[in-house]
Amino acid sequence: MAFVGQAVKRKEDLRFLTGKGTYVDDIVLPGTVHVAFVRSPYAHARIQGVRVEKALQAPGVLRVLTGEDFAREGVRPMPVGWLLPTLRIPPRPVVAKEEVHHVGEVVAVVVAETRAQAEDAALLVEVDYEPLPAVADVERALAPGAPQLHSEAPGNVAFTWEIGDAQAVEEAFRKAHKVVRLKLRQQRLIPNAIEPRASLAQYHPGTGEYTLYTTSQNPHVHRLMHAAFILGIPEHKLRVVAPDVGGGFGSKIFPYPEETAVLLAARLLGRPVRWTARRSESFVSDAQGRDHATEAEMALDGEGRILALRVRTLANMGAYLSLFAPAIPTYLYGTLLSGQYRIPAIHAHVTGVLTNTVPVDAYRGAGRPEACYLLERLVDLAAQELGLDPAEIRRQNYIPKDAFPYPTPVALVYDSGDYAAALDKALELLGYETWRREQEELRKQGRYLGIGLASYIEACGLAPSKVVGQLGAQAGLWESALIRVAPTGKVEVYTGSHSHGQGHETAFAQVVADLFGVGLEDVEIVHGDTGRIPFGMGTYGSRSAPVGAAAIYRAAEKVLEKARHIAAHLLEVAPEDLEFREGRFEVKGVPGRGKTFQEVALQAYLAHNLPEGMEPGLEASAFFDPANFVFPFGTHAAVVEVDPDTGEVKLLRYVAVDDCGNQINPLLVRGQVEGGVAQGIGQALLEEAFYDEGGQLLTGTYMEYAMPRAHHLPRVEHGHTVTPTPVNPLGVKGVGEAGTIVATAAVANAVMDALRPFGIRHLDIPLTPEKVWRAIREKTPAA
Ligand code: MCN
Repeated sequence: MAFVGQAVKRKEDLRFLTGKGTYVDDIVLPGTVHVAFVRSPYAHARIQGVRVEKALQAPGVLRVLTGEDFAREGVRPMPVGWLLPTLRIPPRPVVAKEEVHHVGEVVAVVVAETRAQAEDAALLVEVDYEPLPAVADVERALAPGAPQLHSEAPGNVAFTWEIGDAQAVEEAFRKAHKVVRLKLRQQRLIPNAIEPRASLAQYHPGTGEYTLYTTSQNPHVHRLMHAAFILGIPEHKLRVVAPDVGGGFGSKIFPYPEETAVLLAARLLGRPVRWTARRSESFVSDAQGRDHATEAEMALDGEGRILALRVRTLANMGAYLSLFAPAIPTYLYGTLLSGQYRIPAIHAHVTGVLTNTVPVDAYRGAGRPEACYLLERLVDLAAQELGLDPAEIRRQNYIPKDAFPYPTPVALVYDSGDYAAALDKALELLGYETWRREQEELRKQGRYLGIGLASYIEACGLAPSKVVGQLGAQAGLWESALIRVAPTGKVEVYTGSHSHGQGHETAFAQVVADLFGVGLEDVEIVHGDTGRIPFGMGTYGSRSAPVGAAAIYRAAEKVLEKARHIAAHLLEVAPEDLEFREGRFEVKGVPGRGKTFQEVALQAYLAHNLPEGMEPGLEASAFFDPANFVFPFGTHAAVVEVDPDTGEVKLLRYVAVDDCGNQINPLLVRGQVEGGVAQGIGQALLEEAFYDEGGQLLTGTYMEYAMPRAHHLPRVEHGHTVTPTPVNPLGVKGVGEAGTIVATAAVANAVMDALRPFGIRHLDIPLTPEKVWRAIREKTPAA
């Protein structure tokens, strides 16, 4: 193979780096008008009235729509796409009519000629609120007498869910030599794509068709949700286009109320309607991530072998259930609690709790970072309490490489892995022993170095439709591809995956160019438009390489098969007498006798000399529905120094050893890991969405919400191992979330290792200078 496996530079970067990308906000439609949203300043309040008269008289204002208007137009609540048996779904209106349940919820939509006019007029909409008691914290939300959000979900419980064998766990704990306990919080995060969400809707009155240009990671799912579930229009009357999208990290998977609002406004006004989020709006309207309060216990024998794990998690779902939200703290968290370890018994219980905060859903890693962090903190504490080395306790508990396929006690069957090899590589790259010695030396001088390890497993390549269907998904998670070869042999690939930074235009072209023996420039990847792509399930859960590229591979195989028959006919030999090499069908054993791929493509369209009964043209489509998830893995290692006088954490080294099976493009893999690590470090050290008790977001701008900046980030030193998966024809596993899943745990473990001499056992992330400094002061009051 010429391209697959090569660190080919991204084709799309020329466009992006020279400012020639086309984002939603770049699309200009004549006559466009603008929307501003009136958002609730209250976390919980009854709406007694919305007075729009003053706003309507403001310059340029064309219309003000309230919850009443949306109800009158028959707009339905936002859908939930993953059903659990115990799920209670409080309806989430596009525009609130009776009550608001979080700060930022939309209560009115102002449409005006310009954005400034719409925003000015939004200030004139008078909403009479009767403030109600609010609750932002999961434990308080479950306490007796807590403010109640929705009558549909008594006690603020959206669902309870459990997995594993509680009795087996109980028995294992009875026999345990050591039980390690940990109560922790995983803070809420706010996704921060460079491009904020934006939507532009157009209605074509002649045909009754809508076009929605929007920042979506999966335009077909957006179309299905908006057409069939929210607006109640035929799906074929809505075209959704997601052009260049500047990052999503999960937050652009879901349909949002703002999109429905511009669609409806476009129809009512008969003009294109645009909205582009202000960053402050993103903070209170993009689905947020994580937010767990967990109590966990790990049982071990005298040698440090893990016997059992028991987990109880309260997952903050926010004010409503977002599209995939129920799946995140359950099937993407509870099922990952075995990590890389052979744990005979596991039991996890999760309660999904509704609070007066912005709804939570998938954020890069979605459930899996939470599982990894919990497990890796426990393993480190177990090592500490048993006097074992953190590397050794991991090694002795790993699932051995000859145990695959490996069924865990929490429902998954791991495909392939060699966990010790990745650990060894990480230790070697880091110089683990040397750093341990250095740590000891420096401690004598009052310097506090910490070394942290974290081993992760990820379930990605979402997902086998049969499995997710049984678990409550309301759609199959296959992917589609259509490959169309033009008469000149140029290739168009229509994929249901969507690239919003991952580099699919390059990686997918590498796969196809190799198979057809053509150049990378001969292959065009088309994505992000329901009007051009037959169907697709989009990009999330690191599925585009293992599922999207696999569908492309399958479609390419079909094209090649037809091409082989045409070539055989032209060369007057049997198809099996041909071999295809470097873009040519050659008659075996007769060098020089053959037809190029381009010659065959032309013949397919000229059509005057095709095999009997064959239709003209050269194209094929395929749907790939994986038989299993894929399970990438790896070990990351961090070295930090903590300044005891300021509490500041400095990252000195960061080693990432990842195994995502065969790599299509090692450059993309590196980029994905590094971006992920940056986000993981953000969670470990800086980021936290903080709500006060009344549900006000106190970190609503970048002044308070600390994103990692360049100086916070170390150079990531990469290593990799390659354990191909048998689940797809390319042997690839996903890598888009790997760094985020593991980096938080590696860095947190390093900081806690540094703080050991102070007798500090655990601190919750983010490990900000203030938190670390206070903890040190508490333990050393005289200092
Ligand atoms: N790849 C590869 N070899 C492999 C695996 C992947 O060369 N064995 C390449 C793929 O071809 C693709 C990239 O790596 O170009 C990521 O592939 P994959 O792991 O399949 O992930 P997806 O493309 O499905 O992307 C989704 C994933 C997720 S879930 C989030 S969240 C995320 C992420 O990717 N959001 C991102 N990476 C992001 N990167 C950017 N720049 N922006 C985001 O919003």
